[in-house]
Amino acid sequence: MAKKRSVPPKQSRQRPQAGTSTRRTTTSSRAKSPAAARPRRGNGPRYEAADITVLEGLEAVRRRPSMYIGSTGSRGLHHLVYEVVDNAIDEALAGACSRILVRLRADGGVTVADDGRGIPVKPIPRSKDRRPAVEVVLTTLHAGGKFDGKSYVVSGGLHGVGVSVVNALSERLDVQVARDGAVWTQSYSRGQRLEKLKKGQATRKTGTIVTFWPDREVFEETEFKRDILAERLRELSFLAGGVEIALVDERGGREWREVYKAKGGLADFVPFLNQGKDTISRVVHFGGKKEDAEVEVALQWNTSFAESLHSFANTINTHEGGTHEEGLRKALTNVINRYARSRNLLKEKDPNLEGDDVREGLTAIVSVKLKEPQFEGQTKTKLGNTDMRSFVETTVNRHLMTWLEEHGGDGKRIIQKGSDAAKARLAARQARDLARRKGILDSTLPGKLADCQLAEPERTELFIVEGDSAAGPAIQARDPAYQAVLPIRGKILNVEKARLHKTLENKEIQALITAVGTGIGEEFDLSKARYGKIVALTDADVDGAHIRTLLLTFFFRHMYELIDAGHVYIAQPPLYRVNLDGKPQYLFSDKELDRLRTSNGKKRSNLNVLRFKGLGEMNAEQLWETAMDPDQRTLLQVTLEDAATADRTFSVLMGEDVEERRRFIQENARDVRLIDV
Ligand code: 0RA
Repeated sequence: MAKKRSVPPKQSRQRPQAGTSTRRTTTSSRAKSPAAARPRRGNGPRYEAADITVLEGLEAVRRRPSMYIGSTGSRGLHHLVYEVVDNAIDEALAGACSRILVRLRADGGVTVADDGRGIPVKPIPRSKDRRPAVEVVLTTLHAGGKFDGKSYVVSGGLHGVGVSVVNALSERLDVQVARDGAVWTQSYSRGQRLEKLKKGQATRKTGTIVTFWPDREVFEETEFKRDILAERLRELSFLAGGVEIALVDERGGREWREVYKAKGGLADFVPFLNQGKDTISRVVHFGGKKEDAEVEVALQWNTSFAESLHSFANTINTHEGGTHEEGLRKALTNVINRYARSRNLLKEKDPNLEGDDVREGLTAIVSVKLKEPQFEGQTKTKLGNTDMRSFVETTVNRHLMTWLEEHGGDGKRIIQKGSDAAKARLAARQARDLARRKGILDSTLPGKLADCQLAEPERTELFIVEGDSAAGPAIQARDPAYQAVLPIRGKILNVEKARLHKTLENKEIQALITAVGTGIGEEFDLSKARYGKIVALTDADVDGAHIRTLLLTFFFRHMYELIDAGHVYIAQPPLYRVNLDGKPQYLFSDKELDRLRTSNGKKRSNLNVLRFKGLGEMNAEQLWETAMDPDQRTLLQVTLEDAATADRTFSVLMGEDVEERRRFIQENARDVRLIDV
């Protein structure tokens, strides 16, 4: 991260002349620049010391936006909204804010309004320059003004680069603050103020309204996706229980609005995640406090075989886990075993239940709030603060034991579930040994795999296709140097409904595992992946979508890291080929066909439309052009933007509740949390 540069006091500098570098960021490069070495005085507009800090700080953000917001794609774009919302959430966590509104405006901008204390407007005490604090906050990197160690700050965490970054990356940003008896306003463009802070109408209210228009020069796309925002805002409403968060979409004619509010906090989150599953216990919900940290935990078991454990620190999803998660796991195993023994539900001769047994079918959330969170790991989503381990552990030990003692029926079902899991685990171990003996998990490649010649995973791709009819053209079409094709027959097993040994007995799954090469579950090893890209290439119809979802569920449950590391993709085969004035063109949806048919308000009649009923109907050249040629195809990378909700998506899609599943599929026809690459 670039640091704020301090500028020698009283030294004022001139706007650099044309031809000299405006991108000085370090003292050393300044020394090398002749223009800077000989500062001229007297001509042209002068920059105050503070302005130069601003220019250098925010200029760095504009020059390398990805360093601050991760990317300039869709993810980075949405990050801007989170950044502002996180500040409002901080107000809520400080007990100063009860309502947040996010409004997607028809003009492409977004407004985030909150009823917090308002960004301070007075000059910062003892500061050298007397600019209003709000201006400093909006123009200085990391100047949240709240890093006093007194409060839990989300905006200092993972997202926490500060609203100044949003300002730097916006064509325009308007801020309106209600505070100190008045409404104050100011506007910016690309991080530079357009005017001084203006004092307006008197008011007794407090709050902040930030409206910004993301810079089209910076972002590859500037259209906010309502669903992506909805997911995070809903999650936040659970994590900051009691805060009302409204999302309003004014684009596209009719106004759309959803309000998220979870009075019960995490106690509402767990049932939300368990939708579509059959639960076997009530929700266990408790919390703990110590001097400078808080923890909140919610647990509920269901009949599924999946563990779904999510952890957060200061509302940031700690995908990589960390000390809080370790504390929770340790206490869970410990308490459940102690309880089972005390009730004689585990006999003396029985071995202890293992952690995996205890967590089978468990949906759990642990959320901690702490003063100075340490984020570690590859994606900086692993909590490192060591005191959180014992803090969470002792809290869970105490409360879960009490709860079990008071809820004997639930306790019995939970122990039964764990014992069943232990039995299944032993059976699975036998199955795995069996599989290994049969060579499923070693290097014997499946017979129907048409492998590629190269063995460099950085370059190789595996296309998983549906059945032999699609395999034919795909094998013909591919570049055998680096593209492999694996046909799988019909619908593969729904792993959501099956235990490991059943999964392993399935021929299609076996082929998949050996072809990919990583192994599964505990034995998963990313370094053994035989291909860099695993591509699901299924038909563009409902059946194809179903098979694709089954494949993704398999990867999600058994090769999670493969998705997490960005190796899983979806190819998009076309639905139609049209001949438009003699030129062939591929279309990927009915919508595209409709659009083409009625372009310019007129109906086209000279279209010669061919509908592909499946990949099997395409010839090799067509398939190569549309789905396999790296220069022409569009691959969608499967991401786990939000593991908690992704998990729910999979459960709803693949779980027991048929009605819920049908509804979900209808509403989310094509899109299962995918982003373009
Ligand atoms: C600096 C200090 C304080 C609050 C904020 C900034 C603040 C920033 C944003 C951004 C969007 N909404 C916001 N609300 C508040 C603390 C204020 C105090 O101590 O009174």
